[in-house]
Amino acid sequence: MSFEKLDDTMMKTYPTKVYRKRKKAAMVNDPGEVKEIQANVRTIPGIITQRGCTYAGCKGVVLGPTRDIVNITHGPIGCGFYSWLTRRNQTRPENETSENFMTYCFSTDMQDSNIVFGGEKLLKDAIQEAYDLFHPKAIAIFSTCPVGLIGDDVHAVAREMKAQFGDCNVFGFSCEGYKGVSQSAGHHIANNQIFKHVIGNDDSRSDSKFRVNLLGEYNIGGDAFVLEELFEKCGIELVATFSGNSSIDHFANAHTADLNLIMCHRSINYVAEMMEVKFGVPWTKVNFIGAEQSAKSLRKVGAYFEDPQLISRIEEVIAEEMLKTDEAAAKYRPGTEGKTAMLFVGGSRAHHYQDLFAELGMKTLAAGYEFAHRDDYEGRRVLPSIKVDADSRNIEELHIEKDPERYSQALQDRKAALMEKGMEFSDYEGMMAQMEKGALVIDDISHYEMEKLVEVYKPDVFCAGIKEKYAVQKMGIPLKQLHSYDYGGPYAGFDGAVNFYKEIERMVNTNVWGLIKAPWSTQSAMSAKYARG
Ligand code: CFN
Ligand code: HCA
Repeated sequence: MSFEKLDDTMMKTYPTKVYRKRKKAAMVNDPGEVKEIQANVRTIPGIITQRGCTYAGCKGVVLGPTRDIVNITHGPIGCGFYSWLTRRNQTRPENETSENFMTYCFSTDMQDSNIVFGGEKLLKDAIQEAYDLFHPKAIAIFSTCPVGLIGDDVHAVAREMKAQFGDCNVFGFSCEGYKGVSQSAGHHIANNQIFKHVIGNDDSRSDSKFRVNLLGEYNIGGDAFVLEELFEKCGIELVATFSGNSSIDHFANAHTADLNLIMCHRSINYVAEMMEVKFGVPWTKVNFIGAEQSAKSLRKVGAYFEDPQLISRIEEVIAEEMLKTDEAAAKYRPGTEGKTAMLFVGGSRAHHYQDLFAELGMKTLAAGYEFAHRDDYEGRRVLPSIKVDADSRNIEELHIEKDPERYSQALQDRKAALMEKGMEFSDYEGMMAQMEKGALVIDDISHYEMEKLVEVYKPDVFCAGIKEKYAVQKMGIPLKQLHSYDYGGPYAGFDGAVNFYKEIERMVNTNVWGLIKAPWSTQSAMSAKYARG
């Protein structure tokens, strides 16, 4: 069945008002004529969304992977517990004496009495206890929903404790879960505070020639380890990774890098833009998912530095690495060629992983993000704002709607600066321009829509997260978690591509899920009990 028929099969059963809204978030793709898609809007109440909250985006995603900040969740214990290492972000302290607090789950364990009488005293006591126990370089406080509702001032508490300690950076995040429409608001809040309180605090500079930061790489399943090794092989110094396998000292020093490489644009574009304006560090997008994209991204770095020695070293490394990936692709492709995939993940991965499937000769039938913005789908022409010159931390933000002329001038300037360096600048770097004509794009897919898609189109593999995994497998289709990688990975870089090829070939050729029959499908008594409408 073609996707044009989708309305009847998937969305027509919604009440009229819901149908009208959801329809704007789903479309059949045409890369030649990228259309407007609804994104980053509130989920309709009653719909089961796959999204997470603002606290998750701030604490779990952006700051969670940093090992030597004591991250205290100010709130009920569940918020801290369920955001504790479930993302499989790994870390590797420099040596045995280096601090690593990631194995601890710090929380104020807020109770009913704190809701009634306030929780600031509880928070101060928790910060003091952490300081006395560990004497960390930094303590960060993360607000959960009740904190905003009762009005605890985490920033005032942070200022007071910082002044009292004198040797510990204490800062807070107003990342209450209910803010914004998704995790995305949490990314923004995290970026702003890390920029304000940490980046720029250490001006020391190594004398290496090619110094870059990698932004939006969180070391899920060890991805950052693979990329660290790859950069080292090429002779490129990684000053800071935000925030996979990172330390607060790396962040403090990040502004001294020559170039920012953005891997996940969605979660960290704000830091890149602020660093460009305040410290003059240019940025460009990269993608180290897939062998082809990894090679292209390394070449981008070579082109930026315009150094013949670096360029030839990069070519040597690519040639060497490609031997491995070509060999693996040839081995696994006979089992994967012509198979189909669907990808519904938070932000950039639903886009980036399509390249890996293409390397396996697999077709992406449908894809979408949980919380990305229109620019992630449609490309940079819809970038909502662009930041321009400022010497202070108050950066001027140009909005396309408010000041279209200056906005487009600023965009042109950035484009010219990149082109001058021989780098590519595309107005259409979003997912839709790279997807096939006729593929389906759906934003913030609901659980119901997902089940319908699987039922009707039966992909060979469905990629999503833990909330979707077991429902899809019960429908007979293998599900690969592209958040946590299940128990696998790394999947980034060339070594990661080899792991992914192997894993997917195995998954699309197993019929184990199809063999499982739910008891209610064969036993009438159960079927009556668990019958669905
Ligand atoms: S590691 Fe990243 S790549 S940071 Fe982001 S948008 Fe989440 S935690 Mo889950 S897997 Fe996912 Fe992306 Fe960037 Fe991860 S696709 S939803 S907030 N994400
Ligand atoms: C988050 C984190 C998450 C959840 C993954 C999932 C992750 O959004 O809070 O739903 O399986 O990658 O761990 O995206």
